[in-house]
Amino acid sequence: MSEKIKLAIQKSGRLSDDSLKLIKECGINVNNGKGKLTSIAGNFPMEFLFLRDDDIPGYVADGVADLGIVGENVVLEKEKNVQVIKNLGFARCRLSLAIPKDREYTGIAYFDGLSIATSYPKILGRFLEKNNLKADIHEISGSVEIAPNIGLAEAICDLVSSGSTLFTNGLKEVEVLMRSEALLIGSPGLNACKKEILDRLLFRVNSVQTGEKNRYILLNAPNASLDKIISIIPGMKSPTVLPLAIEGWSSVHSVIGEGEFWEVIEQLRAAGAQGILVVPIEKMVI
Ligand code: PRT
Ligand code: ZN
Repeated sequence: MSEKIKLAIQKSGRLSDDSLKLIKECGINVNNGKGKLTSIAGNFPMEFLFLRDDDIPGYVADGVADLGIVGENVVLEKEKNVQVIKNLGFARCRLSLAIPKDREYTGIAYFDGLSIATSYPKILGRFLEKNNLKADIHEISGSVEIAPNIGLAEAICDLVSSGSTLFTNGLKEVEVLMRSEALLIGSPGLNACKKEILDRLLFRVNSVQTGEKNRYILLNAPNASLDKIISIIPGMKSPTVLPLAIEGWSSVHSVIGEGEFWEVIEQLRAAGAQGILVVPIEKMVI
């Protein structure tokens, strides 16, 4: 099978490091040396295209790339014919409307008749239309936050993550239009061979993501408390229980969700568990 699947990832920017990290965690070697626009994985039927994020939906829709990793915000703005295959959970942010912080915000009608600077004219246009508002959209490609200060617009619609850029520019966030994260997108017409490669990739991505969401837990427990402890950490099938060298004690091994970690530890201690170890899981195949 000589066919390769072409994956477009951002050349340099906020998506690049996490995209490459995911690929590497999937055991795929990627050589993204400086200035490279394409490269071929040594150990998986995959070719990489390193592009500006704005171009990724178009390349994927046209089939120049088969797959792409790009923010949901860009996918919605570009309105290209691509399929969303998977949410990847990184590069989280929101697209929000913001106004000078000394203005009183009176609700969404505040924006009626204003001029708003943004790099997302289509998403903003749809939002205004849905809310029956008319506003003057100024499309600019960068440094949107300075628009109100230089008199270019009265409000902005831009991406926010920590909120510190808005704060340092004397603005406040008043409406969230959408929340975004990185997505794996695909061409609508992948052939059977490429679909098979995609399935292999997805199996690996799922194993990495499941591993990240879980922790391996080891603890010692008096045999009298085993039933109670096993009911707290049921594990994938059931926990592993091994006798300790000391009479009357066992070692219990299991898997717990990262989100329930502290609560579970408290319950385990209350049930008599000792010497609790929690370790990260690199990959997990269910
Ligand atoms: O060169 P290229 O076109 O490829 O990259 P780019 O400059 O257009 O995009 P880049 O690398 O800045 O962002 C890529 C993607 O990362 C975006 O499309 C989003 O999906 C996602 N992302 C996540 C963000 C942010 N967080 C983010 N905070 N993209 C941009 N920002 C900017 C925002 O525009 C604002 O200027 O960061 C500033 C706000 O950050 P805070 O933390 O101060 O709120
Ligand atoms: Zn861009």
